[in-house]
Amino acid sequence: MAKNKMAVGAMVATTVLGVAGIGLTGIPAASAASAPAVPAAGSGKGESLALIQGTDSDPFYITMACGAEAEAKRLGATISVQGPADFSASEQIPIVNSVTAKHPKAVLIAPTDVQALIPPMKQMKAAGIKLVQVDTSVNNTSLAVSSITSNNIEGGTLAATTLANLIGKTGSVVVINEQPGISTTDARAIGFAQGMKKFPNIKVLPIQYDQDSATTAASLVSSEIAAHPDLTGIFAINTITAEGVGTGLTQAGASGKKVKVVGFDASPQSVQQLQANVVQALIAQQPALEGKDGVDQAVLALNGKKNTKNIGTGLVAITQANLSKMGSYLYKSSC
Ligand code: T6T
Repeated sequence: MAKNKMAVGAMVATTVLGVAGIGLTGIPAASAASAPAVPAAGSGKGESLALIQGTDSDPFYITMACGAEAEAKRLGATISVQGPADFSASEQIPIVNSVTAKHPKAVLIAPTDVQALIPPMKQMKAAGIKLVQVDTSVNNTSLAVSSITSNNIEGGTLAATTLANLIGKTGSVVVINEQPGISTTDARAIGFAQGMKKFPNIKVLPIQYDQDSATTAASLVSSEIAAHPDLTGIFAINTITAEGVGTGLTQAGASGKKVKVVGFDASPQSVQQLQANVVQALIAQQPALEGKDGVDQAVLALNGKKNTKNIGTGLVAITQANLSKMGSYLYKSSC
């Protein structure tokens, strides 16, 4: 399983938030060395940027684009936004190559695979385009001038503690992941496994993968419930997975009671499932801030200013108890 290459200690914190309701705190990226520099208004005038999302319909990346577009406007830069229909390297690579051909000055990219995106990103860099990684990253730290992401390992650990508290620290739990080779979700699975070591009375079942399909996630729920009568908890590792797990539990008549769910991300559908007690907690990221920080780092690079190599954004555990205070953490389906 690919490890998250970003040294947690090197990340610069941007936010932390106490969480009422289940007594958990949010997660800062790491101890803040210093807040990342913010370029002055108008300092990106005439610069052309591009954002390449992991997928173009995911509320996480839509919210990221909202943050990036607003910051580009403040700086006087233009930005195009594009992404594949599915979270897939085979679909994303042609988009990367077509963006390279249009030669923007800088590109923000969420690589969909830690290895497969290295060659097209190398070509992009060789063309003189500044690269900034947002959300995900590749296993080559020399390509991007800056990488912005949540502290996913600690996010996975927060999910483990949250789920353990929800199930009374006993029973069996399963992680439903996207697919191997994605820096963020691999890191969350690592953090979850580390976090669960504190709860010896919880059995962690073999990890399952849904290929970022809500339908597959729903059918995995049914098969896991059938195979494990003592299943008491599920960690759904990203938006699409959480939405699918919620649907699967509802179909199985097990939601809210027998099986508790901690999902990652706070899409509108996931928040509705939280309000309906289909899922019980969501670990929310700050995609709009990731987009803003990505534009800032791109413009700093274009102006010959010093970049912050690794920037960590915060995470928070949202429950029904604190939802009314978490508006700034909720994702959008449109800007
Ligand atoms: O969880 C986010 C993102 O952080 C991850 O890299 C891929 O999945 C999402 O986009 C949510 O679907």
